[in-house]
Amino acid sequence: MIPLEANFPTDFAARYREQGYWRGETFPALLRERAERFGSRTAVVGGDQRWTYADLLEKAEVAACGFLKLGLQPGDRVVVQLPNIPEFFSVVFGLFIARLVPVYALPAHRQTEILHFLQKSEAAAYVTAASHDGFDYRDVARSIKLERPELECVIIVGEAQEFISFGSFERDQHIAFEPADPSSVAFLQISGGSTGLSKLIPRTHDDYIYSFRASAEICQLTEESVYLVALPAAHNFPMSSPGYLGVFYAGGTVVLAPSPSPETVFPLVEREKVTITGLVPPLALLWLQAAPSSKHDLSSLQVLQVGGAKFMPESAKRVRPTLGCTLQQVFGMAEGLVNYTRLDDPEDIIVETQGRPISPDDEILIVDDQGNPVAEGEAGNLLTRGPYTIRNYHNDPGANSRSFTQDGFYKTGDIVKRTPEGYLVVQGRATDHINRAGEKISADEVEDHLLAHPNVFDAAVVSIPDPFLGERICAFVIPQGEKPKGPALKAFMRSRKVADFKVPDQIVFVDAFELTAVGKVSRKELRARLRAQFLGDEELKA
Ligand code: OOB
Repeated sequence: MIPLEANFPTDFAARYREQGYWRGETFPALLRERAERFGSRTAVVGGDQRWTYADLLEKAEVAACGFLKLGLQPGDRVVVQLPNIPEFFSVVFGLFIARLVPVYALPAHRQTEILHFLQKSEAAAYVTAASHDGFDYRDVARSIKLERPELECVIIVGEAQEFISFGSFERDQHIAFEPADPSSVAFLQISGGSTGLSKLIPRTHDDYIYSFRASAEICQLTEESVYLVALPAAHNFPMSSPGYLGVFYAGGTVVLAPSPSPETVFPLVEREKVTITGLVPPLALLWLQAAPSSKHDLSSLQVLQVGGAKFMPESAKRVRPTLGCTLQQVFGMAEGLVNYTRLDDPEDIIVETQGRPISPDDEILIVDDQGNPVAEGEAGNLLTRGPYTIRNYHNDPGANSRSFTQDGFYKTGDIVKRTPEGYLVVQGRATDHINRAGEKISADEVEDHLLAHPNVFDAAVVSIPDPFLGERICAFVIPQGEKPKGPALKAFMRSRKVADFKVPDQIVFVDAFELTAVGKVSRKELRARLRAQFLGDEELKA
């Protein structure tokens, strides 16, 4: 099994410890400490369940016993695909206590992505829910078992049928839990993926706990904070910016929303007196639209965080007058760096910028395409290095050489400029992914699926500006043989069992792609040309 490595150079690691960023805390120790301190306070509300901090620890320990009794060994990777239900927490904290390593998949992922995560991480187990939102995840589990019969441990939260039932796990007094190493990799997060399939992001206890401890402070979380998880719990934003982990750190309450729509969420905000939540821009727009006519009392809300994609200033301006709370822009990435506008910043900074970094030791470089620093205030490529930004992807030498500089800076792929006050303003990005409502989709990956169709000669996938989604996916397709219909191509992509958010919103058939004199063109150049050529078209504006 390929070892999990974080690769922080020893001099940097020493400095991050000296500065007090890395304090040797671990997830299991943190949960125990919180359970002692806040035992009877409510930690989690979801569906008809309410768990105290003591309940959460108890359930996580039972889960840890169950995982270990299945024969899983410390260091084994476990792909976790769960919706926003309380068991999300007992599963992942159970894994941490057992020193197993969660690999976070999103509920929208399908067999193709799950198989990729299982393979890439060499996982020994897969944990999912019986069903959610009308989708039966046991069907995913079944087709995975056909492809990987050696995967013995498939654990289901809910009615397990032929699989292992999470509900059957029991405490075992004979199992002793060994302490985790704070510098070890605690879990693998998945990247949005600018090229091809998602990469795996190794995060350590030390670095990740620092990121949400500092975030909790920036967001002024206390025991009284009530955080609503509206986005999928497996995503880095609701997880740690400051997310539910920041709230657990502070002793507050986490409320899980089964869906982020105003109809579902507004009653929850009122009932649980939610004080803070994090949304992607399209959801924030929906909330802004629905709030004025809502009969629900949203006055408990103090902070609305928006991030994952650019929140335009015209929309940002409307948050305070419409919802009566402070907007906080969050510009972060699963690879590390997170920027926040501060709660007491002047309104123009909150509206116009995407914030400044968490840490005084977050190094920010803004460079031109040759790697030279741009003049202050000019736009350029954002590179970053710091106490919670990864130095490598797991098991991916190609991506590592593309995505990191020699001296360990992560190339974010974002184009930003910096204000004199040190705030970043996101201008766009250099890489070819599509940011569809905060979901990052690799153009390569979608093209590859389309090319598998017998009547597709070639395909180029680009992002098209969209007033609601921010960007939508447009595929230019050169047909061969019998020209396929757009809906049939979309259905074909779905039949390849990929997440629905990757299916193109729009398909435009073209006769040929224009080539250069030598007949060669990079895909990046081709996509740029297609966008430029067709962007004026009425058809694409629709
Ligand atoms: C968050 O994480 P990821 O890994 O899904 O995506 C990271 C990318 C960034 O590189 C940037 O391209 C884009 O998403 N992004 C934004 C943004 N926040 C993220 N672009 C413009 N404005 C923003 N506010 O999306 C994520 C992770 C932690 C906290 C918040 C978001």
